[in-house]
This record gives sequence, C-alpha cells and structure tokens, in this order.
Amino acid sequence: MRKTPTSTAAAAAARGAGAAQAQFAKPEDAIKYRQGAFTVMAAHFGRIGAVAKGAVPFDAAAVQSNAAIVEQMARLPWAGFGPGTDQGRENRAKPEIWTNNAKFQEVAKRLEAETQKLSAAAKSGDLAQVKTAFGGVAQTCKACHDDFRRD
Ligand code: ASC
Repeated sequence: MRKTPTSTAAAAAARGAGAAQAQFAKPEDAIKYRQGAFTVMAAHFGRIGAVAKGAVPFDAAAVQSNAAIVEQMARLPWAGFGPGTDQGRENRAKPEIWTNNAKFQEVAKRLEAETQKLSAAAKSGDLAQVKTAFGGVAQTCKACHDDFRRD
C-alpha cells in the first residue's frame, strides 16, 4: 500500500509512543497497567530518595540503574488514561485528567523530561547532581498529584 504522508506520520507517532499505544480490553486493565507503572516507578524513585536524603550510602551504579527504571516507567502510565478509564477499578484519578487533558499531557511530558535529567545526573556519578535532579522529579510528581490525584 502506498503510504501517504499522513499515514506515515501517524505510524511514526505510534512507534515513537511505543507502549503508549497499548490497547486494553477493559478499563480495569488500563487502570491496573498505569497503577503498576506508577508503583514500580515509586519503588525505584524511593531508592534514590533514600540516597538523596543520606539514609543509604551513595552507590553510583545502583542509582544509575534505579534512575534508568524511573525514566522508562515515566513513559508508560499515560497510555492507561484513555477515555472511559476513570472507573473500572479503585483509583484516585481526578476528572480533571479528562476535562483538562492538555494540562495533564503537559505534566506527563514534564515528568518524562525531569526523569531524563535524573538519569543523566545519575550517569555523571555526582551525588550533588543526583540530589538536584531528584528534587526536580519530586516536584513534578507533587504538582501532578495536587492537580490530578485525589488524596
Ligand atoms: C515519591 C513518591 C511520590 C513522590 C512524591 C513527591 O517518592 O512515591 O509519589 O515521591 O511524594 O512529592
């Protein structure tokens, strides 16, 4: 089939989004998926947090590994927020995710950018850079929770 520029662009966008184009059979599955991504992200972000606050000694390789996981996880949850996924399983998503979706997409992109910075900082092996970048990610988490997650 001849590829029109539009279909080619759409295919490229779908590939670029990777798992973000995942399809779910039921809203429950989408909710589980996004919650799983957030759970894994929080676990590995928390391990870096323990280092950032000095509770755990700085091991550059371990921080780098955790940051890489955080960076990858940050790309995933958004696919699980499709239309109609506000209900189907217990969750804390606010309606604003869908009524103000442009802003939600912005914070999603911001998390992706900040977690990339954290990963870069981790690769530097410099604890001060890790701490700064950790703060940037934590602020982004909080900003999104304030606007888009129920308590
Ligand atoms: C974490 C975690 C969050 C964020 C948030 C930052 O470690 O699990 O949800 O940081 O508390 O403000």
